[in-house]
Amino acid sequence: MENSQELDSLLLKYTAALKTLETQLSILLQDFEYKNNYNPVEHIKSRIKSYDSLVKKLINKGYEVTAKNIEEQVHDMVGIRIVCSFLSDVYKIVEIIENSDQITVHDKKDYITNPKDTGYSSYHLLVYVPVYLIDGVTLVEAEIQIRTVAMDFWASLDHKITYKFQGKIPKEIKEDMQHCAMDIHALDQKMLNINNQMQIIKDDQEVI
Ligand code: 0O2
Repeated sequence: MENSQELDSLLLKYTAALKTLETQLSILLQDFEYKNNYNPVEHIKSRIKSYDSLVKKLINKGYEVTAKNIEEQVHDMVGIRIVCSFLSDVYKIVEIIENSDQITVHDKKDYITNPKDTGYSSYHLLVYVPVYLIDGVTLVEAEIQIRTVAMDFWASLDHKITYKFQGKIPKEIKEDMQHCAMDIHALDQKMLNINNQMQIIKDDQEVI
């Protein structure tokens, strides 16, 4: 990095964007829970991408580590992961965020309908968050990953495997992970069906 002051200023902006996004999401989700008497979220994790990870990403993409390249090429410097119980919750949360006036969605990647070749499954939203600094307002990009607990379990093991084998994953492990991803998708569907059935029975009982 050519100038550490530039990096500090970027970090300040990203930290402010993360705080703003966390606050806005928390308000939206609390409001949803209040109005629907239902909380679709299991847990939320957030982070600013580490320096090592951002350097790796830029180098892999063939870019030098400069402030301009970080801003233009790394879309997940600010990252939030929302983990929910059911598939339907994922889409509910996407809808809540899309309807928000403060968060602007500028790209969506539905890796649930179209999983990656690895088996990776999740819904990604690339958003802009307004950050109010002394000089005025600036829009900062952030990535929101939304997935079920089962998808999160898969992604966490996959992350460990990728780290362990430094990207050179043995074929049998790759195939096992692809099969696990399919099992997880089927499990998510079954759990959703059971939850829907339970809801119908509960609603019928309330009518009687
Ligand atoms: P980390 O450590 O989570 O930060 P882009 O990020 O947009 O430049 P790309 O590849 O188009 O590049 O973005 P994509 O695939 O939509 O999202 C990238 C992020 O999704 C990754 O960030 C991971 O968090 C997650 N991800 C994507 N594919 C996989 C996968 O096969 N396995 C796992 N476990 N996670 C995945 P980073 O920066 O790669 O990693």
